[in-house]
Amino acid sequence: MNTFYITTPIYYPNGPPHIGHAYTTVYADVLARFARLLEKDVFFLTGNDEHGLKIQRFAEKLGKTPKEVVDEMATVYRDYWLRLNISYDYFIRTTDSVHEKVVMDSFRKLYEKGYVYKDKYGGFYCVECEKYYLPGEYVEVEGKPYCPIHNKPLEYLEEETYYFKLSEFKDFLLQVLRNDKIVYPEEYSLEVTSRIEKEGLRDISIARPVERVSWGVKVPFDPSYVIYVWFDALLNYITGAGYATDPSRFEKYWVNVHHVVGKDILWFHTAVWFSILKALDIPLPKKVLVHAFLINKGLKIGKSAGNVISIDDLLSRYNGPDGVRYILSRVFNMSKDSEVSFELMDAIYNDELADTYGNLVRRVGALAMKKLKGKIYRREVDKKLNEQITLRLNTYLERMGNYDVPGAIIEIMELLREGNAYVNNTRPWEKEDPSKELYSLLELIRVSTITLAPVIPNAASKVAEEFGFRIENPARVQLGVLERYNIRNAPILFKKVMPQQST
Ligand code: ME8
Repeated sequence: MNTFYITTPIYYPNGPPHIGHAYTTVYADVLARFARLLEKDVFFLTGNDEHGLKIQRFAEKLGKTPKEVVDEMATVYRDYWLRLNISYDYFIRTTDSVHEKVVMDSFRKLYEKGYVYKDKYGGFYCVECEKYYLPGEYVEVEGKPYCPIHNKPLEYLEEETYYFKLSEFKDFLLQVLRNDKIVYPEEYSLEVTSRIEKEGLRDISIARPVERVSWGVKVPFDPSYVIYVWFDALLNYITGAGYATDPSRFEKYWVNVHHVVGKDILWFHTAVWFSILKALDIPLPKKVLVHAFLINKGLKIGKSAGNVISIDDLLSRYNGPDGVRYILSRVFNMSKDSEVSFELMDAIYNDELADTYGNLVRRVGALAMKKLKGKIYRREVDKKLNEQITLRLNTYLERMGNYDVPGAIIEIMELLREGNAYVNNTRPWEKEDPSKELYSLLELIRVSTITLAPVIPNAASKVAEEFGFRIENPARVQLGVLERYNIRNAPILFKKVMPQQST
């Protein structure tokens, strides 16, 4: 299986992306770039979730049509992803006509197969979440039902609607969630399983009367209804890979699809999505990779809490995409929420990128130029260093293979610290011919640069170019075979930032 298909959630474009969206997208990008380094055939999908009440109301507030707004925002999102060096292959928009057709055809198919039926519905609805909350799911504030995520009052809605027979998939879901190890880390699988066991599964409404929500895909055989935005949105993962336009391409990538999602949308990406796929006779995803939240002073970072950190501020403070990508990857955590502040981000950037990686590259590069005119010929790699490089590289490969990006990075930082210690201990500046020490150190820098390339692609390319080596498949790297390094420059990769007090 040499394909690798990876997706991000498609984001609601009712504002520009912020640090939380960047967190997910950078993580997916690092996995995509790593898979490409391993010579896999990668397809990386991201995009925007453009229909629904949230967008409709956002457009009304701006005095624009929803279409105008989503067109503008698609450019805004693409531009941020470009500036963060996100190497997506396709940017899907749910207003793409091909996608809309997949949504209508799928809805019709499920109706014809008896999985969709019409009935009455009443319940409390959160516009921000675009979902109904059942008793027990919402919180009560002064006796009124509130959204537990947005902390805003829920609206009571009653309407005739189309239902999807989610309840029919209970046994299927429990069996899959218990046995198939699709959801990673496993604790999230348990969370969904115990929710199903405790609450059972009710059928879900998958359409809205057009007079309530006009902005969306119409039910093909009943245009007085618009298809529920989550049903519409989830299908992006199949449209984006060519489900309707190129079935062989779709099959090729679908067998190895990885969805990266935040834990807020776990339920939709397991219970709901797995059931829709099963009903459509499409195999379940290979993995759903779930991560926890970025928080600030204990609160989830987001538009609702009003505590967003902008991508613009991050890019300017950390000197472009590499710094931001590194910090986000380093604090990435699947199980636990990660507290971020500029204080913490400054410390990571300064200590690890500037003082550890940047410093070693600069020191070794400068020594090589000064002592040996930049030409360092092959020598036997210092035995101890050789062992350390090999061990750390293997651990890195294992961790990346387990989607543990921060764990893999930490391993390489340790290696770089060992490199700095080796310089201090062997004092190559005092030697007449420090070829052995410098060659050994350059091998360490080469391995570190190759392995960090998915996280800091610009800096990695620069070091490879200035030092004269190739960014290659880290699983094939061999030590002590490169004939010669040719160092043309000892770049300062990461200018330090002046530490700032916590925000
Ligand atoms: O939910 N910490 O879109 P959305 C970590 N359109 N991740 C965060 C975050 C934070 N503080 N804030 C946002 C939607 N995210 C739907 C998805 S997919 C078929 C439809 C990330 O714009 C995280 O990945 O609200 C979360 O799941 C996603 O943004 C929600 O983005």
